[in-house]
Amino acid sequence: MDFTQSRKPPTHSHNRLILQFDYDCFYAQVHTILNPSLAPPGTPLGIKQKNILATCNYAARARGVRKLMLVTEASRLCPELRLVDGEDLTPFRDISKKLFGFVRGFSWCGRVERLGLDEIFMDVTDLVDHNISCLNRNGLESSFFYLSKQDPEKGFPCDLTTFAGMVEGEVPDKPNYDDVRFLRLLLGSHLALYLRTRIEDDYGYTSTCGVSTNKVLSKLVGARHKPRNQTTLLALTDDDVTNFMDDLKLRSVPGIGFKMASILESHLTGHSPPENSHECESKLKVGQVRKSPKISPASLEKMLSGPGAERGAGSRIWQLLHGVDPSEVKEASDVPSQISIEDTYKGLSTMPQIIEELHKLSHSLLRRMKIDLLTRGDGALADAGEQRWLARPRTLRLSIRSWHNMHAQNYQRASRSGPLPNFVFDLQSDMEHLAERLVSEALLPLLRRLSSEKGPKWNLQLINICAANMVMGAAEDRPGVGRNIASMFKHQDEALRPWRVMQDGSDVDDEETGERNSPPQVQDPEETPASDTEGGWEESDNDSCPQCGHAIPAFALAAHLRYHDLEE
Ligand code: DCP
Ligand code: MG
Ligand code: MG
Repeated sequence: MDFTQSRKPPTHSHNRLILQFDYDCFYAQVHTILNPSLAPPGTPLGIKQKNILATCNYAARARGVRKLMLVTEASRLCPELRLVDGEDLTPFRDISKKLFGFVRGFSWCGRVERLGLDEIFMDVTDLVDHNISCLNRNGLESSFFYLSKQDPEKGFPCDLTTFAGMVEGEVPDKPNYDDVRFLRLLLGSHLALYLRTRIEDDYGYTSTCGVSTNKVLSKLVGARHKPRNQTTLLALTDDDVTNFMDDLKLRSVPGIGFKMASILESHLTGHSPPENSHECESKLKVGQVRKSPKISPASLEKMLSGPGAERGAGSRIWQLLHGVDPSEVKEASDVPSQISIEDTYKGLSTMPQIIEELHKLSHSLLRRMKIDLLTRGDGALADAGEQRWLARPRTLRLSIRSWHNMHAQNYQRASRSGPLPNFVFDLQSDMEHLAERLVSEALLPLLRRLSSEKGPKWNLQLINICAANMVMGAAEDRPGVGRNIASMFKHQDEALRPWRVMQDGSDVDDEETGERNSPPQVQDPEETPASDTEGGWEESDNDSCPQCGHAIPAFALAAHLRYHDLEE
């Protein structure tokens, strides 16, 4: 089949300015800032979750320690490594929310999106374009960046004769200040530096930032200079963008996961990476794929077809190979799309045990609902009469993972949903009492509906309870005003589906030895962990473990497989 006719490059769009922030060694910074005596400057610190390092600080990285390394290996490489347990995600979530709220406060259009706990995308086109319109070309070295249209005092001085931070690409000797693409990047770099400095000065957190015209490019270029730095992709033409992309490893592109890279590699080189070789990283460069006459949107679509394949994947990957990413930075919402709580177990088998755990989870769920869904009065929260529900979830879902057949090493995951009873919204009742009712009147009936999953007896490895199908507004108080926002989050829900019943680092849970995990973890789909190596945020690039069949996001597969290695 001749695909050469359809190899037309996709259309680039240069009219946005997107910043991507990523905090440096995030979990390590959180613990260091909460407890400065833990790791005075220069002290190597690792944050462990079970036997794996979720992350480590840069002093540890200088000694060869790496993220997701086994604790034993890290301690061998760096005997003075200090270790802190990072299984309780509460401090990371709290800081992440706080920093996100701070950054969002600078946005005019509200397009600020959190990815995982430590990344923020921000569309600042409006701010930057406003400042371009105010530019005094005769006094660039003493410019003022306006952060508000209303208040001309609000802003910061900057020298626009030079970029702030690092630049990827050639800075022209005589820049063309009439080129709006150039100006956007220039001004964007100064805004990025200002925001990074504020995050550091006000909260103590250092970060890295990428400055470019779309999400993928900003994320990719931001990773160029880490830590505590920023990089602007000075790409003024479509060719500049493709030149930047061509040199990158295919696997480093968000949206191209392990599986997809292997498929492309086998099509281009004729041999696929050895099976089960989770350590094997494809060396393929973006340029090799993009330039291959075998590659076109249609051929990609065909290669990537198969069960679960997404329609239009061919054109999307073709775009990504050219550094084109039309996806918008989503507007932040005050209300999560759903709230879920889960915990993992050694194997709950008796009803009293199960009821006790359901009770604990219900209590956490009700607590979380109050925190996330009640209007926040100015310190008037003590007076329940003053509070109102911003949104009410309509559905309660109970999900379990049970160890169905020990010998076949067969995990069963299953869930059942029903209406979330109205009494949970009663602010006058005692939470203990509400939790008890939730268990007896809603969760146990759902559990009974799941009893076909249990085999000869219950053997629960995981319980997740989730309040979903959020309806905005106090529907009860004002009938008819509720607006179903489920569809608003549909895309995000789908993108994050593979991680739904996992918690950050759950891929490194020691399921087989049955260690009890950290306290029950709240699941916010918005808080799914992201890493440089993950498959991306638009793609359900979900691999399954070749050994146990467990569904694992691509970025976590290596860590998960190490556990099997340990068992041997
Ligand atoms: N994380 C995790 N498991 C993963 C990936 C990430 O627990 N598989 C957690 C630990 C990290 C945090 O998420 O601190 C942010 O992930 P990053 O990949 O951004 O890593 P760091 O912020 O730690 O380091 P860097 O300085 O490289 O950004
Ligand atoms: Mg980070
Ligand atoms: Mg990150």
